[in-house]
Amino acid sequence: MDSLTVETVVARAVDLPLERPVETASGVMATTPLVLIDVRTREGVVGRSYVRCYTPLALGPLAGLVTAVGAELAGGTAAPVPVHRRMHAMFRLAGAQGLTGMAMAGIDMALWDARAVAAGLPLVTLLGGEPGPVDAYASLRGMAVRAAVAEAEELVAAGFTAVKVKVGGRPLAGDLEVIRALRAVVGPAARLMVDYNQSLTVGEAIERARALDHEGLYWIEEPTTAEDFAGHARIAAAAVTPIQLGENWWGPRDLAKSIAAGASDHVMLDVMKIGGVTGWLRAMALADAASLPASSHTFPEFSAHLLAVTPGAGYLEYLDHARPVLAAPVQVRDGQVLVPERPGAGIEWDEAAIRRLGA
Ligand code: SMN
Ligand code: MG
Repeated sequence: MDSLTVETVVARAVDLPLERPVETASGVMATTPLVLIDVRTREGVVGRSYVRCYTPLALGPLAGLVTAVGAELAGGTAAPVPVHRRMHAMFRLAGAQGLTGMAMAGIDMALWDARAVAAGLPLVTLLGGEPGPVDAYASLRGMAVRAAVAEAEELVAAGFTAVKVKVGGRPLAGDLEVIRALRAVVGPAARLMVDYNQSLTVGEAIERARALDHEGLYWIEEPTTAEDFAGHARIAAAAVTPIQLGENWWGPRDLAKSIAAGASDHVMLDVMKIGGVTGWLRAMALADAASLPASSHTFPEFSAHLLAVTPGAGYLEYLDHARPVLAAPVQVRDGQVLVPERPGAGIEWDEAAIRRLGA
């Protein structure tokens, strides 16, 4: 494969309306603010990715940052590893968390996509694996009993045998009610997970985890503040149910700190916050060495390729927020997500839909 040279990086900001708002104990997301990235190379290959900034307030600044970093990279190599090094040098003093981390990860993902497209290979194949199905769980958007049950019924009918619901923000009885209602829908053999989205104190989390230990949950996610590794370690030691953590780690070093603290029993990698494809590849080796099953957080398109080469892979989170702007969204069959066989990561824009959104 010939080497590629970056020509332009184009960033488009879109704020996608959600059919169903995503509710969490730490706030409701009514829209999905995304920056869509196209890296065009001199050789004519285009690499694509998107990043999410959670709040529309950050959309303009994130798109501006991606464009500015892209302008710095223009004329240079499109190989992800040297670009990763260059980008981190650009932000050494500013720091690699937050918007800078998001911008770098988005460009990294687009460069890996371009490389796979140029090689004529699906990303998974370029990484040493092969296309096929990966285990997925359905991530519910609603927290109220009736809404969660209705969603779960649809997803179980579509073949999912693992379901996650957001809990917290109310007394324990409310959590137990939704958990038991969902267990009745998914059946005794299905895996049921809960996500507190960092909403409890360590003391509250220990109390709640002990109460939930009788519910047969597969994991309890982010019971307390994400960066409180020692606190999570105390919760993990007190609970029988495995603790899941990771969607808010910035890069493999945060994972290393979490492992050192014994903060969780599972890890979930967010391909953006963990540092793009390059960051994921480094993080997955750490998780494997610590014997922690690695699942994914949102970004189902890239995560499918990555989980297919991740040792001890757990579950892909099926929550396809970018669907409205994708010409070929991820496909689900029998509760598994199919890693597409076309070259690259499989991101193709629905340009008409993007125009309708005003970008
Ligand atoms: C989540 C948080 C933010 C956006 C989407 C989803 C949630 C999850 O914590 O794990 O699904
Ligand atoms: Mg979560």
